[in-house]
Amino acid sequence: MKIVVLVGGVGGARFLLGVKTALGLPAIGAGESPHEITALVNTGDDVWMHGLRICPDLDTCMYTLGGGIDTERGWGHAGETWTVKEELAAYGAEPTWFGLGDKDIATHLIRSRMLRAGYPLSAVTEALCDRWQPGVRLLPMSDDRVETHVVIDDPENPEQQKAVHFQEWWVRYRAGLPAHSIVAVGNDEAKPGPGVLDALAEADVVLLAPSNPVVSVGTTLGVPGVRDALRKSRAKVVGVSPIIGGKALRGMADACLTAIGVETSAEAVGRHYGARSEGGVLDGWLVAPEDHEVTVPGVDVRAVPLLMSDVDATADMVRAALDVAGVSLG
Ligand code: FO1
Repeated sequence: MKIVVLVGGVGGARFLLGVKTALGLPAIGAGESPHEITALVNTGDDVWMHGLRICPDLDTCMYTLGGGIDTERGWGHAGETWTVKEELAAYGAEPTWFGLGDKDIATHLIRSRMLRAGYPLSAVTEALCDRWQPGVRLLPMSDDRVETHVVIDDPENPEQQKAVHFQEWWVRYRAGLPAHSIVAVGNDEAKPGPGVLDALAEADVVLLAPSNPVVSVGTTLGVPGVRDALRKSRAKVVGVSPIIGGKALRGMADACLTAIGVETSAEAVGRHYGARSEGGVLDGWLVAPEDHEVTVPGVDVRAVPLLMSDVDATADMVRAALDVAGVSLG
């Protein structure tokens, strides 16, 4: 079976562990399987810092699935040290608020060198995955530069507004400053990365991970051609709500949803993605038991436990999604 999953960072990577497990693959590393898992990964969080290109969602998926992630933080390397970060701070080299780990820097050095040599991000990702063996094909949503920026009140000058890179909003300001708007700069001009449209055309099922519906799944859907490919796909599309009982589990989905005028609820997000029959992308929508009254016209809503407390719980979610999609693992 060919399964395609639209993912962001931490939540998406954890969801992919469950997809691998549900398909009989080892959660960590590569394994033999008749099934093919392709992750379309958001690159709107990507950022140049200290001359290095950092791709948080691609790296979080690669490290998590390859067994190198720091499971506490959910990003960066296990057993990380911060010597270079401290040295940069000693020079007063901004940004000092972004945690660049010594081991992580090796990834960014290789990526930056390859990008400067003219390799596209998809080729860089493939090269890095040769080492990490995530057991899932990680495809950047696009090889073109897309960067999510957030318009906030300027902390130094509150009557002014200013746009900051998503990483500054999320890491420096902890998403604590209200986002007036969120713009994925370059999204409209971006082309789907190599393999993205083919994966969607050949998929037997497509899942939307419980990642941020605005800055992760939303950005990927915003790449021209992706949404249409989903809607034309013969595969059923089933999404997993990132909101449980009106709360965002992690990260800043609520702050992002508010910024685009969508209520923080499983129902509102399901309707935001929309039914395929009404111009949206969904055939199925998984919500948590406490949200069992949710309705999304034209979408098959199913209430199942959605806490990714461990890999087996996540695998159960994936099995439920495949069931809604009407595909059996054979
Ligand atoms: N998140 C933080 O909260 N603080 C950090 O200092 C930080 C550094 C960092 C470095 C590399 C990387 O790949 C991710 C990093 N993240 C950090 C996480 C990142 O900001 C978020 O995981 C994603 O952008 C949101 O999905």
